[in-house]
Amino acid sequence: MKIGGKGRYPFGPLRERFRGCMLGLALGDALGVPFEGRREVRGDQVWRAAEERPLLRYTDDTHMAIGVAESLIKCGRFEGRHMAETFARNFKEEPWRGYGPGPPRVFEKIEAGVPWDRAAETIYPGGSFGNGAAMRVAPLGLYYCRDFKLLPEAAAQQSKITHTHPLGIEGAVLQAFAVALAALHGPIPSAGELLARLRTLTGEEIYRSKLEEMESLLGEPRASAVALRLGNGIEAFNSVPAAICCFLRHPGSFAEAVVEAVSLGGDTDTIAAMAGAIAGASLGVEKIPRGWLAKLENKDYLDQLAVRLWEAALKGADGS
Ligand code: R7I
Ligand code: MG
Ligand code: MG
Repeated sequence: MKIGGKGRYPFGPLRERFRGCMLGLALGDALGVPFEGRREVRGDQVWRAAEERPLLRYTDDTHMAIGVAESLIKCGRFEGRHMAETFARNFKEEPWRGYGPGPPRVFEKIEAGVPWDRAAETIYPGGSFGNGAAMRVAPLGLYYCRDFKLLPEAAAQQSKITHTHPLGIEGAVLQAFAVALAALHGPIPSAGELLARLRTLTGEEIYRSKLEEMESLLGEPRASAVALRLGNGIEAFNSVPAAICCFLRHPGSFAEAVVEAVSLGGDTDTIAAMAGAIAGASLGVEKIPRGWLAKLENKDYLDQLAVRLWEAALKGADGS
């Protein structure tokens, strides 16, 4: 099947891929967070930490993705006001999840009655280009995985709740599409085809050039070259390409993709959360190491959310 082409809705495996995506995102986040800010991390350190830690606790990346999923399930489509209020309410309940500096200030404004599509405009001059809109967008990529017309607009709109800079928005659109294509097609037929499809979505030069650069990194033995050439920072344009690249370098292994994402250093929880979401969407929950899953905080709720999101997406697909 051609990437991005219309195929039959693969009902059975798709459910497992929705589950793989939500759980994969949370696991990447949880596995990455102890190494946040490091310059570089050895793969064996990541494997050992995953084995030794008794509980794999997630951060804001997953907490906000939960908000995206909850809102889509409740509304049956993207509703900006509802999603913004869901974010604000969830933040109030668990403000200690390690949020970036911008979003809590946006939530305050939303609670004070500022419209959801205006609240983020003044937080940073020109809007935030942090990776906060991309890190949480995976459930929306799943929900709209059959609708490539609605998907970019919905991904951009959900970004605008907190991130209005074009680079923050485009990062979220690319991550949403990578998840959607992975969920729709399962194991990817070819990295080049997926990259070509993503390139058609780019308007910003920095993303276009990094997607081009990525092709030459697929056969590169040193993971450190990925961080060096694509970046590993908190900015969307320095972490979304890195996450996509880790998945493409290990398209058949959830664990390898996520461990490599953490090993890049920098914004490890977020790069691994995004790589984990794409890898989980492509490979399905059965390819996620069971020992890791068993220790994931709030696993049952995340799993239920994924199944409910899948049910809601099917309802939408039936037109009911
Ligand atoms: O993007 P955001 O939600 O943060 C997400 C990150 C992830 O790594 C999470 O795991 C968590 O740790 O936080 O939060 P923002 O405050 O919107 O942006 C994050 C950072 O991006 C800011 O602190 C700035 O360093 C940078 N940044 C900008 N810097 C200068 N000018 C974002 N926008 C700008 C800008 O316009
Ligand atoms: Mg985080
Ligand atoms: Mg982070």
